[in-house]
Amino acid sequence: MESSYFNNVVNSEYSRKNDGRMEYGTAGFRTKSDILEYVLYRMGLLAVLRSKAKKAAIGLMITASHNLEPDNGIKLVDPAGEMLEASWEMIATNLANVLDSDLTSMLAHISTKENIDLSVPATVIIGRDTRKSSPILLKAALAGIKALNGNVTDLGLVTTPQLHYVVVCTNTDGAYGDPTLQGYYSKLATVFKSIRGTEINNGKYISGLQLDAANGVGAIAAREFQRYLKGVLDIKLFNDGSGNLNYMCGADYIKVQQTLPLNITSEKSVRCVSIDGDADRVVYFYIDGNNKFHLLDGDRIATLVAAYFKELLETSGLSLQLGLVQTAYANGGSTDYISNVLKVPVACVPTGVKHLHKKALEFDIGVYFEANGHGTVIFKGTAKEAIKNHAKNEMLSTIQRVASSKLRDVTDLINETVGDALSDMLLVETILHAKGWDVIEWEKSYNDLPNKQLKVRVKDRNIITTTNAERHCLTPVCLQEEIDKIVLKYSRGRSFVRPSGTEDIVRVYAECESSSDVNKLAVEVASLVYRLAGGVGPEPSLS
Ligand code: G16
Repeated sequence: MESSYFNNVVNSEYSRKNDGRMEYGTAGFRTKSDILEYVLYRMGLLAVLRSKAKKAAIGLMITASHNLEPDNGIKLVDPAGEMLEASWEMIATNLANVLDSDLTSMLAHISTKENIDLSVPATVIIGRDTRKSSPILLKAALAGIKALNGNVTDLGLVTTPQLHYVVVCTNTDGAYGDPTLQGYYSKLATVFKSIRGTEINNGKYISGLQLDAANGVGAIAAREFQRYLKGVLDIKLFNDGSGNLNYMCGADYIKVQQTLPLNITSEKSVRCVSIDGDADRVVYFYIDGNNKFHLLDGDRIATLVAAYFKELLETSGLSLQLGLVQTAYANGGSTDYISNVLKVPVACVPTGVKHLHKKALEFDIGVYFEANGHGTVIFKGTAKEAIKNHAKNEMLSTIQRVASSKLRDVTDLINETVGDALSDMLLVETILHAKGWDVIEWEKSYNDLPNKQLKVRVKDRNIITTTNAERHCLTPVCLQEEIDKIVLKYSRGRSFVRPSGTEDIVRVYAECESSSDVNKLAVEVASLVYRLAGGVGPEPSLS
């Protein structure tokens, strides 16, 4: 069957039009949208094979998330709602790069090697963000799926986490929730309102916030939440799709530039939230009485959430292992706080939620967040059962029962499949409400070290290789040694460099004790990268 099965896959409309190599990077393929059609077509083909291999529905999301409008991309979602398995990332890369003349034989090879039963039906659940290039890329992906007779569920415009949610609901026959967008909104909104209904709040919490939706697909979801949560959470929407996607707005811009997005009014001490172009990242921020910008990033959210879970576990008397996963970008101030104050085990892994997710699975309750606001909480099946059973235990004291029910309900508020900006936002709002905190109280838990991120353009970013969760640079030789010498000059200094997996640049991260020195440290390291790794364009400088 195999060779004939793939007979009709070569389609001249989607022939390979690019000589450059494509890589399944940090979060799928991502590059300029006008060279992506053949890649989408091929990923449509691959999604069908993956679905057959797993005998389950597979997700395909068309988005370039935080990147600007000219880019686009694609990520595949595995049956349990997690990112595509690492070994298939390699298969995807090979398939994207094969010559048209070898496409048929490569598909046959994949199906033999992976022992795929081609008679099994395939289902691909597909979604896209609001980029102008998304419909044409959707057409290419659909052509690939149809070429191998796969079934399609087209969700239309959705956030990345909504697609992950529908995939897991579909594959669990609704046990995780109703596999529709309405099911998604209703599940999260119902539990949010129900938790809130159990609390009389006397603290500083005010139920109004300003949301910067990056002019992306998250604005659509945010509007739905405005409707579902009317009278409970007052969401004022900015950058709602009428402006340029991710341009001077959105979670990535706020995190890297540490400044207000376009259009948001800077009302003093008002809680502001920013999500990215496909709504899988979230950060908080506010302006103080002296007009100073304050960022509460993924590290802050992780520590808030971990501290809350720790408190609920202790109060309810339930013994489960809680752990937190970060990347090298985590601020040193947060890591100290987690280890020394919260006393929660903390692990560091390479960038990419796929790495954090995998590590977090080692804990009963794993909280994982990248500093850029991408993260969630995941529970082992046994931990979920224990939480449910504990809440039913009639021997508990009133205080234990309240904490135990809250623990059970909060788990339902979380989109465990992947970082979900809006579900994370509802979780943060729930915790702040429970504590009676405003954003200033929240920020008091610990102090961030001043930090700075820069981008350096080089001829080939892949000449930079790293180890030790990207904290140590292996090549070009001498680069790490030189970074170490620079860092030594700064009190509590730390810096690392790594090639981005989503943009054609090298990222430089720097932190140190003094806010007046941190720019200097970042620029010194950036210019080292420029000189030792083949920089192009102007050399980074302090001006
Ligand atoms: C993606 C990944 C994140 C990662 C970010 C930046 O986010 O999902 O895990 O932190 O890219 O990656 P890099 O530094 O390799 O460019 P998003 O929101 O763009 O999908």
